[in-house]
Amino acid sequence: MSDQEHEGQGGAANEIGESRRDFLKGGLAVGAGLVTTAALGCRDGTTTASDSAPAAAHAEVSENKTHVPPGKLDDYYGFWSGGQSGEIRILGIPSMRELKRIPVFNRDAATGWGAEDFSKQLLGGRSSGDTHHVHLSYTDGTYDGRYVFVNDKASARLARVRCDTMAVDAIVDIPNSQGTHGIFPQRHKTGLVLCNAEFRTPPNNDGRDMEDPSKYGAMHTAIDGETMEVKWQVLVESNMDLAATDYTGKYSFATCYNSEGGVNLEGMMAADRDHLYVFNLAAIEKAVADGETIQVGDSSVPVVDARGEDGPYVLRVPVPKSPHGVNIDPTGRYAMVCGKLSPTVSVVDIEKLDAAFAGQITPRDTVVAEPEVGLGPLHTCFDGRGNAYTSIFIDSVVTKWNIEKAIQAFNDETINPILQKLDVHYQVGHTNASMSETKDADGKWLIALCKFSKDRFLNVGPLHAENDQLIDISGDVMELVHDGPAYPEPHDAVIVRRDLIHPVKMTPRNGASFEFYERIAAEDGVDMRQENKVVRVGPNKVRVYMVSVAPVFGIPEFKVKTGDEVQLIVTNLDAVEDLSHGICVSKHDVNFLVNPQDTKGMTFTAGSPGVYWYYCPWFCHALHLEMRGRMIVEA
Ligand code: CUK
Ligand code: CUA
Repeated sequence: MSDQEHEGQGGAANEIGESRRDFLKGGLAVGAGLVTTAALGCRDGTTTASDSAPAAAHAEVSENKTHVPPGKLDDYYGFWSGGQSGEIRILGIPSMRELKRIPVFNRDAATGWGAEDFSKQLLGGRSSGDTHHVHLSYTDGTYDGRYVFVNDKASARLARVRCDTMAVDAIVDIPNSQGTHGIFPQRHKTGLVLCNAEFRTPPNNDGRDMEDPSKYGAMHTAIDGETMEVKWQVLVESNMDLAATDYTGKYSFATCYNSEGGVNLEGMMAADRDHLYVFNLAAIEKAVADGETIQVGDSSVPVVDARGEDGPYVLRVPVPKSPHGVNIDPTGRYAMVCGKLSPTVSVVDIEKLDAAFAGQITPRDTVVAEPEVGLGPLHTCFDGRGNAYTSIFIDSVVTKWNIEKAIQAFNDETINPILQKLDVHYQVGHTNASMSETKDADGKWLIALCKFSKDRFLNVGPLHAENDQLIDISGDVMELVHDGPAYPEPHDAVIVRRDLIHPVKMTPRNGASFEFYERIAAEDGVDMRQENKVVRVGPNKVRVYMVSVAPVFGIPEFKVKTGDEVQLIVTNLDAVEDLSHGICVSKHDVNFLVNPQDTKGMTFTAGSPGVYWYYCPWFCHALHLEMRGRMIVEA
C-alpha cells in the first residue's frame, strides 16, 4: 500500500483500528479455549500491518512529554529483561532511549561475553537463556543500588549484575528445579532472593517416577543475595509462577496456576480455583536449622517438604482460576493476585496472614477485595497514591483502580473501584510504574510491555517488534505518550530513580572477574598491569599477557605453534572515560572488549601456520586502525 493510499484511508483509520481490536478480543476470549486461541488469534495472518491503516489515533497521543533534549539526561533508569535474547537492557526514562545491553545468559559478539574466559566459566558452556524478571536489591523497602538479579527460565539459573560496573558477576545453578520463572529479592535488606520453579518434576529427577505426575513437585528456592549461595528449598506439590516478597522479611509468595498437577492444557485448566502460596520464612529457616529436612537428588541443599496440606511453612490462599502475577502494594499491606483466566484481582491482606497460619481464620478470609478489572489480568503496579494499575492481556488495556474502593466494593456492590481503562497496543504482558516495587512509588511513569505491535511500526517481516508503551500517570487520567519498539522479548521491567544508581567510569580492579584473571597471572608470576609476556605453560599451552594503551598493544608480535592452546589476556591501562579497547584475532573467532582499567581474556587454538593480524575493534584513537600486531603461527 502506498503512502497515498494510507492517507486516503486516514479518516477510516480509527474505525479500522477499533475493528481490529474487536477482532483480537473475539478471537482471544473463546470460552475455555482462551489460552491457545489467544496465541493463534494474535498471530492470525488477517491482521498484518499492510492491510490496515496506521492505528495511532493521534488525538489520544500527547507529543513531547518524553522528549529529553540532546545532551540532557533521563530522570530514571529502566532495567528491562530481554526474554529469549538472554540479556538485560537499560533504557532511559522517559526518553525510552536504549542505553545498554548487558549480556547475561547469551553469547554476545560485541563484548565477547560467553566466549571470554570468565563469562564462559560462569555459563558452563551454555550460550542461551530466557530472562523474565529483573529486580534490584533492596534496603529498607527501596532500591539500594547494589545489584540487579535476573532469572533464566531455560536452565533454572539466577544471575546477578553489579550496579557499579553493570556487568554480571555471578550465576547460580538452581538444583532440583526446572523453569525458574518468578524471582523476588527480600525488601528489608539485601537478603534472600526467592526463586520459583514453574515446572513440576520428579523431586529426584534421575529416571524415577517419570510416568507418575502425582509424585512431581516444585521448589521454592532461597538464594543469599550477598554470597549467591543456595541456602534452602521448599518442596511443594503444585507449580509456581510469579514471585513476590513482603516488606518486612516475614513472607514470600508464589502464584500457582496448576494446583491440579496437570501435565497438559486441559489438566492445568480443570479447576475453578488455584491458589497463592504464602511461605513463612521464619518457620522454614527454623526447620532448616533444626535439621527437619529431606535429601533430594545429589544436591547438599536442605529441602523442607511442605507438600500436601497447609502447615507451619506454607499456606494456600484460594484464588480464582489460573492466577499469574502477584504484586505487593507500596504500603506493604496488600498482595494483588491477578486472575489471568478470571477477570479479577484478588487482594490479600498480608496483616491477616498470621491469623490464617494460626488457624484462627481460613486462608480465603485473607482476601479482602476482588475487583473485576477486565479479561486476562496479568500484572499490577502502583502509583503510591492508593491506586493500582493492572495489565489486561485479552482486552489490551491497562485498568486503573483504587485499592480502598475495591475493598469497600467487596461488601457493597454499588461502589465502583474502576477509575479508567486505557487502550494499549496490543496484548500487554507486564506493566510496571516508576519505583512501583518500592515504598517510594512515585506515580510518574508507567510502562506497558505489549507482546504484539501489529501495525504500530514499519513492517519488518514476520517477526515484529514488541511495543513497550510509556504512559504518563502523574495526573488523574492515564495518558499514552510513547511507542517503544523492542527486540523480543522483554517480559518485565523496573523503573528506578537515577539518583539511586551509581555506575563507575573505570573498572574497579576487584570482584569475581578480576580475581579470576589474578589467579591465573599469579600462577605464572605475572603482574598483568606491568608486564607484556608470552609464557609457555605446557607443551601445547601458551599464555600471552599484554597491556593496551591507545593506540598500541604492549606486544606488537608473538609466536605460537599450530595446535597450541593460547590464552590471550589483555589489560587496558587507559584511565580515560569511555576509552574501551578490545582485541580481535583474525580467523580465530577471538573478539572481546576490554574496558578502561579492566582485564579480560579468551582461549583459542592456534590455526595453520601463517601470519594472523590481531587488531583493536573498538574505535579508540585517531590511530585506532594502526592499533594492531601479528600472531605468527609456526608449524
Ligand atoms: S511473565 Cu511474561 S507477561 Cu514471565 Cu513475568 Cu507475565
Ligand atoms: Cu584501541 Cu581501537
